[in-house]
Amino acid sequence: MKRKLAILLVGVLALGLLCSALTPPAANAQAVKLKYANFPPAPTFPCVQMERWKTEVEKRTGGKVAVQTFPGGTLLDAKNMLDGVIAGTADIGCTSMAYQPGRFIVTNATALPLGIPSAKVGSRVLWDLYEKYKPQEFADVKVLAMFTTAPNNIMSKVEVKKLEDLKGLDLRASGGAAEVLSAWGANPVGMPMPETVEALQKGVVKGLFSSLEVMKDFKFAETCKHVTMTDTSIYPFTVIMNMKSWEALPADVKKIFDDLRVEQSEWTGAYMDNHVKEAMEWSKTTQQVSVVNLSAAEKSAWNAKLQPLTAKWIAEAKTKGLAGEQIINDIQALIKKYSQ
Ligand code: 3IO
Repeated sequence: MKRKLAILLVGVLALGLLCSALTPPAANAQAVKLKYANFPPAPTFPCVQMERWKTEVEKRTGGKVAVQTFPGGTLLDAKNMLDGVIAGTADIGCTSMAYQPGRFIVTNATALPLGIPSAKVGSRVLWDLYEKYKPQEFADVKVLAMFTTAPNNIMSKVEVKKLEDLKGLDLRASGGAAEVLSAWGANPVGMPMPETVEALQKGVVKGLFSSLEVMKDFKFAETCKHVTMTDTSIYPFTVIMNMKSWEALPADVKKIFDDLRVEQSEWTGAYMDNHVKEAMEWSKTTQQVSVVNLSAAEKSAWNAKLQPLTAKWIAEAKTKGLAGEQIINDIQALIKKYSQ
């Protein structure tokens, strides 16, 4: 009797071991589950990069980590992103730093008209700037990626060919991009990107100033039939993680996240640059969007108006105890380095 019981016990144990060995890692009940919040709709670039990060992480950790994504502000919206991640409402969040210009002073210096030529270059510049200065506002979070948009251009319902056309024109923009519009004499209206859809429909704004892939991703080409090329400034983005969630990760997972930081930032820049081209082809061929390229004389008049912005930023940074000049010099040197 005792012998039979022992054989049965061994059998049950062996079966149990076999079952756990056969369970695929993706179905692992021990998997770390992470909530990743994002503010714009799923088809837009911040969410495309989020899905790419999720796919890479789940693949590279062999299913040890499961990422649940929340596009469209369903978990946290743009302005609550940093605080929501610090509070643990989401483990990870992505936001555009232009929505809180006073909170991200150093990283928002990349939004000055300093000549970042592409999202790929901008993303490397922003990452290195962050690494060098490690600004205080990131002290309570783990930074997982930093990237920028492609250069900003004017998308509008009316054609903009010269500075006079911009006078008093209501255009949606945030942060550094809004300052650029002001310097040109336009009237910047601040709101996060997802609210622009309704503002354009209602006529609250006559256009916007941002990277051109939104012509397709938000279907702005349906209302904004004109694009004026300025290639002036960019919007910087950050992906941050709750510090407790980060610290709870196993060392091998931490290494995978760390190794992905620069790669993900660069991937997003490259995706953005390609997608802008594709979106403009679509806008021109299917939406009859026309493009204005400023003459050399006009462009130098526009650029002249932007001259005071950087000096003003440096002076303000100094009053906050920041090395304003050094930060600008660093950005300019990094642009050179990554443009080669
Ligand atoms: C942006 C924000 C959300 C979705 C797509 C986007 N393309 C460019 C931006 C830049 C930005 O943050 C903004 O507010 O223009």
